[in-house]
Amino acid sequence: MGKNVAQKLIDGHLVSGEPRQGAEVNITIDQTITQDATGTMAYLQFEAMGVPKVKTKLSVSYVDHNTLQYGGFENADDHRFLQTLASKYGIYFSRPGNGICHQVHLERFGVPGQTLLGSDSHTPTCGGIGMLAIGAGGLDVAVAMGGGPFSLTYPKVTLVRLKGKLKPWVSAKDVILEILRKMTVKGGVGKVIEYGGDGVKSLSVPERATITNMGAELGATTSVFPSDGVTKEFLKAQDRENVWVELKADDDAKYDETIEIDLAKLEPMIAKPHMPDVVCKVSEIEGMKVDQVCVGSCTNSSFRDMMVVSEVLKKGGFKVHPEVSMTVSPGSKQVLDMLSLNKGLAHLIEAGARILEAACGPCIGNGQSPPSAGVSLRTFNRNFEGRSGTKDGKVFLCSPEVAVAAAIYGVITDPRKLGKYPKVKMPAKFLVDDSMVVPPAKDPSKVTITRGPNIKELPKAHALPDGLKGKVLIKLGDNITTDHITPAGTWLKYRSNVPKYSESVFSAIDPKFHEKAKAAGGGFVLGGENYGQGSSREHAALCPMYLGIKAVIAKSFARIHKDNLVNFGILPLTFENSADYDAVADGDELELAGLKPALSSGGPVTLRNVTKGKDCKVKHGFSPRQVETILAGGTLNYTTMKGR
Ligand code: MIC
Ligand code: SF4
Repeated sequence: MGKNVAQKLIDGHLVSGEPRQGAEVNITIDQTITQDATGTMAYLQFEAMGVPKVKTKLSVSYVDHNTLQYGGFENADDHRFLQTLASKYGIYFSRPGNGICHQVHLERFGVPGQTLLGSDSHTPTCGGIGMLAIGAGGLDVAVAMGGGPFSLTYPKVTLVRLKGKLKPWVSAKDVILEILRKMTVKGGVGKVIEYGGDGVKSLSVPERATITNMGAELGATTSVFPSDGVTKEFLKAQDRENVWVELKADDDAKYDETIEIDLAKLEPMIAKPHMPDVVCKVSEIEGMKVDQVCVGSCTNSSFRDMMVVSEVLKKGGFKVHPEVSMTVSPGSKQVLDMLSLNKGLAHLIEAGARILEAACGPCIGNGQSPPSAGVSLRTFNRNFEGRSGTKDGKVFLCSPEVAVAAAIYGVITDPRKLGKYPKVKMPAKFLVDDSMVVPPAKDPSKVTITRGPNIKELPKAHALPDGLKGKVLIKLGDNITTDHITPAGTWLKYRSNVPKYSESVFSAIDPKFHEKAKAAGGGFVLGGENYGQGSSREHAALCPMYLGIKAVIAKSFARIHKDNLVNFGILPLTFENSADYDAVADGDELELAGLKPALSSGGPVTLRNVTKGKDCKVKHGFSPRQVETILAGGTLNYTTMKGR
């Protein structure tokens, strides 16, 4: 039987397990990426494994999230730790200023047909060139760097069949926003989203990457495009034609579901606060006053995206509206360099755009927090409440075309009103200069890893006891994000300091949560649907573990977060009957007994509500490996036990 692209990639990297949908399989990882905010922890864990050198084909450590190095030594110390560690262990180091990991990796390192594991949820960006690119927790990436396989549930494969061509002023972001509207933020869980159809060839690699990038917001395992002539052209323009291989679905390939999108029928779209799937047509909310416009992030920071904005401003002789603060963050040094050489940058500056460095910046709450109740239009991928740094800020997600129209008029505007569309052609040659990527040391024995005082020891997890007892410390609703659990922004600098970062847990919902949890000696968290969506930050499991959280009981979980909870020995359990969620209140005393036999047999566990005197059933759905991991108290204990 024929295979689709996703199946070819997974099956071609299979180490063990049966390639059958729903079964756990292990695959080899060719490349890994980390970024500074998740990297420190990933490397501390890698070090703890005692492997002298990474065993992957390529591992790159990027610094792109917390590049500002403000308010003290912490960030700069972390960066120095990352650089020295990379040098010692055979890892390439992309210096702050070189760009956002996903954009740079797509440009300079991604290889069609290979697997990529990244400690960042937007790693699927490289699916735009036909990689199997998956986001995971830092610990999973550490294991992969040590040569271990990555475990995943063999996914369903959804075909998004693209037809035709996009109309002027409609771009790749509108495609993924439309898919989000259709599928919602949990519609992709357990699936790989594969793109096909005659519309694929009309999309350039950066456009494809915008689409695969934001597949993360669907909760999908990853998203992937075939590797075709367009991919080859892109790699050639990056001086990397030699890594190109063709990758396409067999003619008789099967899919679990198919979604058709007629590109020519799409209109400019926008996601409203506070979820990426609250999508409508721009024309439906035209006229709303806008306070801020931010162009950039790993979703929309390519040369094409920047040039569209620059050209619109230049051609119309426009200035940024006096009541709008507009920022532009190019995705990489390559993009910034090319913009400066072709005057694209000058036109942005002339129009009044504020130029930020090639980094995540406002996307991770590093600057540009909107004013009180302010409206911010961003070309980013996440608009979760509070992520911008302003609790009542209203963040909308849109294309560069929609962003620039709002920057000009000061209100949400359908960009089709702007007249002739400045179609940007892909350059035949990109400017290639990898001087900001530091190769690993030739003689690692000469490298000393430098650790500042902000780098604290990894907290230890304990083996799971047979029974757990404690209070519900917090009861939450649906779609709780990892930004709710462990916020970024000003807390980012404590990513390598778990005791301090733990003070941030649920702080936007209950500022006293950490004190409460510690005083109670830990307890339970109760969640709704899709608990832990969003960022891959394993701190959202590590910090609750530090505070003594024993189990999270929810209606359903997001993939990466569920894996992270298992990695750190916290039990993720789901209600057998979702209605039982209603019967449990904040503060109720809960008890789980007979855990070991229940986990090993795969059967349900009885959850006793001691306060209400009622029982209900909860389940886990763990693979045998996950059962062993959780019983051992997490992956580090498990791998040490297994001697890997
Ligand atoms: C994000 O977009 O939320 C981040 C910051 O890139 C995260 C990683 C992190 O929290 O460090 C992600 O998407 O995984
Ligand atoms: Fe950086 Fe934002 Fe992309 Fe996360 S989503 S990697 S913070 S640009």
